[in-house]
This record gives sequence, structure tokens and C-alpha cells, in this order.
Amino acid sequence: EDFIDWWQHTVFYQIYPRSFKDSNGDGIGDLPGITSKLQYLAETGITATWLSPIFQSPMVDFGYDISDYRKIQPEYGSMEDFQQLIDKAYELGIKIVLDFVPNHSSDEHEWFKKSAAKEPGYEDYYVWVDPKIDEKGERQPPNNWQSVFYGSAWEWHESRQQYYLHQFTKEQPDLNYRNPAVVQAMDDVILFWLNKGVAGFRIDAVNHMFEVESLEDEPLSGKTTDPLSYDYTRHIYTKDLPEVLAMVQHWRQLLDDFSSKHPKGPTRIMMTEAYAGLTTLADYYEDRQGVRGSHLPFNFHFITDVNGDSDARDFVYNVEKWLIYMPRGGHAANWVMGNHDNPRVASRFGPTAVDAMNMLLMTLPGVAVTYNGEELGMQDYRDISWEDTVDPPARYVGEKLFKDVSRDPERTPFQWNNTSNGGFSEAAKTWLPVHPNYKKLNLAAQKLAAKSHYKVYTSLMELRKAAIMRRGRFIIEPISRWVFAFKRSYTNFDSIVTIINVSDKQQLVNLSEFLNQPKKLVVEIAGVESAYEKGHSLAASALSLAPHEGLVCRLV
Ligand code: TEU
Ligand code: CA
Repeated sequence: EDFIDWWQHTVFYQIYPRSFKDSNGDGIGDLPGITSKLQYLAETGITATWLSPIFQSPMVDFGYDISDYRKIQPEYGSMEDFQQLIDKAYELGIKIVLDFVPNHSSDEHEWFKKSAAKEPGYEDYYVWVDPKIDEKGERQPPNNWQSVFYGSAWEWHESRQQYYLHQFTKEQPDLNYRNPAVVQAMDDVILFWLNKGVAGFRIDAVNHMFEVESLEDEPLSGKTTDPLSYDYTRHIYTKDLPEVLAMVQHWRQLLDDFSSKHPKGPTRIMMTEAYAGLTTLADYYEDRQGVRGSHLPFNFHFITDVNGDSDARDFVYNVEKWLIYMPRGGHAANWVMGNHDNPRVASRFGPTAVDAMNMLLMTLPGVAVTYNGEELGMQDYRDISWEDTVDPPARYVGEKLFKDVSRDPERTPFQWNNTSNGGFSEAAKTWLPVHPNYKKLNLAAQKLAAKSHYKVYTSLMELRKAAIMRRGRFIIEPISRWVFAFKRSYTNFDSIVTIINVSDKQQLVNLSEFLNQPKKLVVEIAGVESAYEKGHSLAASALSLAPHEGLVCRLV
């Protein structure tokens, strides 16, 4: 009962393979590059990583458009390179989780070509629908469904003479999960990679997997007058359908069966990507009947529900609501601080908030999900030119608006050192430009410096190993409008207290009532700019915090 499994407490470090490390000088990150940096992950204390897609792909959406689910993208390496990555990771005690992209394939996948040609057995692999004919006798899409990446979710297919559904780009046709052959084919893909030794999957865009068969128009949202925008309509017929939950539960069975048949390996797990409501996500953990689904339904609330303007109450509420809704008994909370689809921490909360946000993420109970580069406080590169912009929704909206939607700024190459291209690649030109701040902001410099974001991050990783961080009871409270604190406590261990100032002003707070003990508050981890040092005793009744300061302390 007391057993805490690996996935209930680990830090999942997301690697965006294209931007992590290029080993062969073509300007594109690759698998041997990742393998060469596994030692770095181990040194940092990382024991699990999830990789954005590495499978064969025409790269319209940089790997989220897969043309063969069982092949490695040649520019990333070979199956042998993958096996080496897995072996090396195993040696270093790092678990590898792969991205599984079930909602859609590439339009270059064999399945799509066969389906378009109505080859027997493949006719219904995708969502094909006859056109609507308007008053003028002209062909129209079957309804008003929108693509997440702008415009209609329907594309006319000339040779099949039907529309097909694509919730993302038109090169990403949606698979039809009402067809049992598709469910079976994708189960086989899951088993294929499990047999190669992966610890599980991050499941992409899972809440987009089903749409109503009646094809009803989505009601308008009233949020925008731009008919091309995804926000133009609501998404009650194309998202979060009950069938999604059943599919998640089906995959859980598959993983649990595999784990029990291969008990030497770790519990095989899934993390599901769905920007959805609390009750929907809580049901992913476990539904009303007690049926388990996703081990870790991603909690995106630090991305979607707080920002640089939020106050202490917003943060406390954000944390509490997840813990309240999460079902009891063998589940783990999870906190996602960033990914390749959203601006980085330094942009969302300000560059001075990097340490405080890492402290928050790493000292909360449960699982932390962190994006490569956040250990350095890497910054979005907002000045990428239109010519260098490659993200499909950004290209779609065009030269005037691309900066509003482009995900390229948070996807620039990892900044290893101050040599050319930040040590990412020896190419003359990299697939996305390296942020020019790499000369100062890079791993090598942060390893050398007496104080750095990286050193704060590794101290946090070290602290997480303590029993109190695994099992400690948790309370969180706003101390003032701008400062909140939380405490982990466990039997006769010292308590750990995290204190965070979310404002850009200095704050003076009294923590006596919150601590409610005559014990001494001693600094364990302080941020780069802090006036405090490890070992300093603090005056709990009159604690001064610099703008965006975070402190992790011990109560002794
Ligand atoms: O993102 C999923 C995604 O974009 C949606 O969840 C969307 O944000 C939301 O439903 C809008 O309300 C994943 C990947 O992380 C992303 O990089 C891919 O481009 C996308 O899927 C398509 O595979
Ligand atoms: Ca390469």
C-alpha cells in the first residue's frame, strides 16, 4: 500500500528531438544526438524522458504527421540508432516514453493512399463524407467543423470524390476509430514499441479522436468574428466525446496486460494530452465506475490558467483544484510547466521568475513535467523572421499575423555552450535559428557559474529524492495577495516549505501563522538573484522577498 511506483513521482523531461542535439551536421537534431546527451540527463538527475515524435514523417507538422508508425524518420537516424538510445538509457536508469499520435496520420501514409483508392479493407480507415450541394448546385463541405490550425476541417479528395476530415492540417487526415480494424492496427503499433523496450507513451491530441456520426454543425462560440479561427465555433461534437474515455481505458488494459506479462520491466504507462475540463481529466484517471484510464492525464493549468498577472490566490486555487478533483487511491498528481506548443516559462511569467517556477514545479507532490531548456531558463526567440518561420499554423495565417500563433519561438535549438549554433550543430544553417542570446545563456556557462538556473534545477532534483518529497503531506495557502507558501511534512522528518512571490515587486510577509510552530526556517534552495543563501536562518514573522523570488526552506 505504501509502495510508490516510478511514474508516481518522477520528473518527465520532454525532449524535442529536432532541436536537442545534431550529431551529423545537417542542422537537425537526431537520435545519436540524444544518445550522446543521455549522460547529461543522468547527471542532472533525470530518470524519465518523453520524446516528441521520431517516426517516419513528411514533417509538415514536424513529426506529428506520421507516414509509418513503425519506422524511424531517416533524418533522425535508424532503428539501430533507436536501439542504442534505448540500451544506453537503460544503462543510465532513464526511462524512455514515446509520443503516440493516434488521432491522425500523414496523408502520405499507405493507409491513407489505400483508403483514398477504396482498397478493400481500407475504405473506412479515415473519415470520408459526401459533399453537401448548395442552392447554386455547388459542392460544399458537409458542415462547419473547424481545424485547430485554421480553416475548414474538411478537404476535398478529387479521386475519391469525397471530403475527408482533418482536425489539424490537411496533410493530417483523422483516422476513423469507429472502425475496429483501425483500433487493432494501432494496438499493434503500441505493442511493437513496447516490445522494443519503451516505458510507455505520451498520447497526442487524444480528445480529438471521435466526432459525432450525425455530423451536426458546431454552435458558434461568439468569441471571434474570424470564421477561419478554431475559436469561431464551440467543439461539442468533435472533442471530448465519451468514446474517447473508452479508448483510453482500452489502452490502459493493453499496457497493464503487457506489464503483467513482462514483469521484469517497469510498469508501462501512458500520459494523455488533452486540454480539457477538470471533470473530464479526473475521469481519465478513473471513471465513476472505478475503471482506470490514463496514469497521467496532463495537467496544463500552469500553462492555461495562470500567467505573469496572476496573484497568489490564482496559483493556490490552481493547485488545489487539481488535488481536489484527482481521485484518491494510487493516483499521482502531475504538473506540466511547459512544452513545444506554448511559450516558455521566461515568456509566460518573466525571465526573473524561472527559478521560482522550477521550485514550484519540483516541490509540489507528484509528477513534474518539464520541457528541455527550462533547466537553463531558455527564452522564446520572438524575432524569427517570416522567411525562417516553419510552423504550419504560422505559415497558414501569413506574414502579418504569424507571430501571434507561431510555435517556432519555443522550439529553437538547445543552447549547450557558446560555440557556433550554441553547440547544437556544426551546420551552416540550423532548421530553426538558435536564439542569439546563446553566447551568454548556455549550459556550459551555467555549469561554471557559482549560481545559475541550472544549479537551482539540479538542487531541486536532488531534494526530490528525499522520502518527504515522495510521501509528505501537503498544505498550501495564500500568505498575502502576492505571496503563497506550501509545506510538505512527513512523520519525524523536517518539513519542507516553499515560498513564492509572484509579483514583480518586493514583498514583506509574516509566515508565523502559516508555519504554526516555533521551529526555525532555514534556506535550502535560493534563486540566482536571491540575497539569501543555503543555510541562512529566516525571520518567519518578517520575511522580505525580492520580485518573483522563490525559496525552498527546511523547518528544523
Ligand atoms: O497538440 C494538440 C493540440 O494542438 C490540441 O490539443 C489543441 O491545442 C487544442 O485542442 C485546442 O483547443 C498536439 C501536439 O502537441 C502538437 O505539436 C501537434 O501539432 C498537434 O497535436 C497535432 O498532432
Ligand atoms: Ca542531424
